[in-house]
Formats: sequence, structure tokens, C-alpha cells
Amino acid sequence: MLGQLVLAAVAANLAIAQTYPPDDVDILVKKSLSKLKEYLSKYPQGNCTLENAIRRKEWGDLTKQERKAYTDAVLCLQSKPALTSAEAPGAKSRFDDYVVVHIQQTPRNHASTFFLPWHRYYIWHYENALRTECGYKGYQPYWNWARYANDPVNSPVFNGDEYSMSGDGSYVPHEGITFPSMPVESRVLPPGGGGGCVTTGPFKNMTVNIGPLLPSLSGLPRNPQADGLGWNPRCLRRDVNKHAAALTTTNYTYDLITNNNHVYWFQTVMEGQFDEGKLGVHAGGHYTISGDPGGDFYVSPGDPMFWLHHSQIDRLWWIWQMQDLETRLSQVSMTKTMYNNPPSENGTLDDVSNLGVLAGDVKVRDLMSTMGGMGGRLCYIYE
Ligand SMILES: *[C@@H]1O[C@H](CO)[C@@H](O)[C@H](O)[C@H]1NC(C)=O
Ligand SMILES: *[C@@H]1O[C@H](CO)[C@@H](O)[C@H](O)[C@H]1NC(C)=O
Ligand SMILES: *[C@@H]1O[C@H](CO)[C@@H](O)[C@H](O)[C@H]1NC(C)=O
Ligand SMILES: *[C@@H]1O[C@H](CO)[C@@H](O)[C@H](O)[C@H]1NC(C)=O
Ligand SMILES: [Cu+2]
Repeated sequence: MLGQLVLAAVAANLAIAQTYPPDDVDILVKKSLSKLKEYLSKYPQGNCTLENAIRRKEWGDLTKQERKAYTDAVLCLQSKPALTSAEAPGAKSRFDDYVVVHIQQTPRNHASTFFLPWHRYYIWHYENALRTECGYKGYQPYWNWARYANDPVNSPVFNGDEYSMSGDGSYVPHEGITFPSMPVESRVLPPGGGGGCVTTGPFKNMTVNIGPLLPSLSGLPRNPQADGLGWNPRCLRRDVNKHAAALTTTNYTYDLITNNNHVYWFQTVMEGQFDEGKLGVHAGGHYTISGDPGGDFYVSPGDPMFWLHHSQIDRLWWIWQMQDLETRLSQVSMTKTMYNNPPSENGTLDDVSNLGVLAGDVKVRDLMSTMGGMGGRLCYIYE
């Protein structure tokens, strides 16, 4: 008892940095790297090697200075003039450009062949913009949901201090989120403790310009355009939701990676099996952020947390691929439309993804490997 008190006092006084013991998925990564090494020695990927690959890190493993450098770079992107304002009058910054592209391509890039490869391309391009246009020296961090799932609002991600990604929204009474395609007993995700404007941390002054389009909060101001691309300035809102976070613990991610042998199932379980009452870790992470635009299917990249969330999605694909590189670096599935609606052909490695006016066509084949994809321009691992 006394010992515990003394330890607590010491920890409080010295502000000992929190360290995170590796979870089962982290341990799996360590084991898998030898497979990747072996694969690369058999099939060298140009100038991309494990030694020179970029390392994307978990938010909680960055130093405070590194976290600040990242949020400063995002704020910088939000201060640079948009390239998409001709097609999207609501786009006011380079940050908004990425939201525009996501909105325009949402039905193509979800529950389709392109979900994983397109988001890989999208994140890489954003990371590059932070570096080349905003002087950022680091790389895109990811959010390992499971580390913080028990108490997300008090995590280094959402605690609202100046080294966080900003905190929860202020509390405004609101309803949970209803998923009509789910069985009755699991249809409603209870609300979290926020719902209002974000008032703490680096993004407390942020203006959300575009959307909403398919919001999870009710009562938001309507966008002047039906396509959501008109100007609709409002505050960033969040509803950091521990009920959603509970669906992203390590047993879910570990199970996802180790129990799905075909990318069809990996992606299907990841994106959720709503008719079976399963939200999946992709929606689980999105609705841990919730709010506006974080909880909006189309506009979600307008919350800066989106990028850390989808990097974790990309990381899980990377880990899953490492379990059987010979097969999984060339395995695609599904069709070219969301839930095959309207019906379309199966996607292939020769189909292309682009980022609208921001970047041109890249074959799915070139987005399959983080180690040497796009002629060596993709060269990164997660640690
Ligand atoms: C928010 O805006 C106010 C008023 O413009 C300014 O004083 C403050 O520094 C800004 N805070 C941040 C975190 O940018
Ligand atoms: C993960 O753990 C939770 C809580 O113990 C449990 O409800 C859930 O079914 C588990 N999920 C999987 C995929 O094992
Ligand atoms: C499309 O993929 C499905 C599932 O893998 C397969 O059963 C079907 O034969 C494919 N269709 C065509 C036209 O290749
Ligand atoms: C590998 O070469 C490509 C093309 O020259 C270059 O863009 C990329 O930065 C290089 N990657 C590394 C890790 O050196
Ligand atoms: Cu998305």
C-alpha cells in the first residue's frame, strides 16, 4: 500500500513518460519482420530495403516535440490555399483538398477492390504534402486504438493537451448512432460524453468548411450544395466514444489478422458485417472519433484524427500481408463498386486509383507493397 503510494508520488513528480508494453499484434509484427526480410532477400525491391525504409510510428511513442511538429504541419496545411476551389467552393485550404477528393470518390473506395490500396495512396500523398509543403521532418503517425480503448479521452491522443490531437467535444446532449442494417439488439451505438465543439489542443480553433453529407450527429447546419462541397463553416465537433473503442481492442485486431486467409474476408471483417451486428475495427475507430465531420462517412478526413486512424488500417493490412507475402502482395477481391452496387466487374491489379486533381492514376498493383510500390516511392514500415 505504502509502496504503491510512494511509486505513484514518484511517477507524478517526475512525470515519467508513459510506455506501452507490446500487445499481441505488436509481437506479431516483430515475428513477421523476419519473413519480410527473407522475402526481400529473395525479391529485392530496387532501392527500398528494411534498413532505409521510412518508419511510421504510433502516436504515443512519439516525443512531445514530434507530436507538436506533426500537428503544426497539419495546421500549416490548413493555412495554405486550396487547389480544388474551382470544383469545390467550400474548399479553403490544402487540407480541405483531401476532404474533397474523399467525398468525390467515397462510393468507389469503400467496400470495393480499392478500399485498401486507394487509402494507402491517399495517406502517402498527404504525408508527402506535410513534408514538402509544410517542412515537416517526420512521417505519418498511426493510432493503435487498442492501447487506449479502455479510456480514450484520457489518452495522449485525445487528452486535449498541446501535444495531443485535440480533445473530446464539449458535452451537448445527443443521441447514439443507429445502424438500420444491424439486428435490432445491436442497432444503436450509445453516445459518448462529448458531441459539441472541440475546445482544447492544437485544433481547438479549427474551422470545418465542407460537408456534412452523411453525418452521425443530428442538427448540423446543412451544406448549401447537395454534393456537400459548398462552404459551410462551423466548429470541429467530436464525441469520443468508448463504446466504439471497445470494438477495437487487440483481440479484435489479432483475430482479424490471424483468422482471415483471403483478402475478401480480411477486408469484409475489417469493414464490418453490419447484418450480423458487427461494426468491425474500421467503423469502430471512426466512431471512436465520431462527431462532425469525424462521424461522416464521406467527410471524415476533415477531422485530422482520420489520418492516424486510417494509417492503423493500412498498418493492419501490412501486417496481414506479411503473414504470406508471396500470396498476399498480389491478392485483391471484390468488385469496382461499393457492395457491388451498381453491379460491376471484379477489380484486378491492373485497375487504377487516383486522387482527383491532386494526383493521377496508379495501378492497384503498384499500391500492394509498402516496400517498393510505385517504383520505390512507397518505402515504409510501421513500428
Ligand atoms: C485560437 O484563436 C485565438 C483568437 O484568434 C488565438 O488567440 C489563439 O492563439 C488560437 N489558438 C490556437 C491553438 O491556435
Ligand atoms: C474481444 O473481447 C471482448 C471483451 O472481452 C469480447 O466481447 C469479444 O467477443 C472479443 N472479440 C473477439 C473477436 O474475440
Ligand atoms: C468475381 O469474383 C468472384 C469471387 O472471387 C468469383 O466467384 C467470380 O467468378 C468472379 N467473376 C468473374 C467474372 O471473374
Ligand atoms: C528510391 O528511389 C525512388 C526513385 O528514384 C525515390 O523516389 C525514393 O525516394 C527512393 N527511396 C529511398 C528509400 O531511398
Ligand atoms: Cu474512408
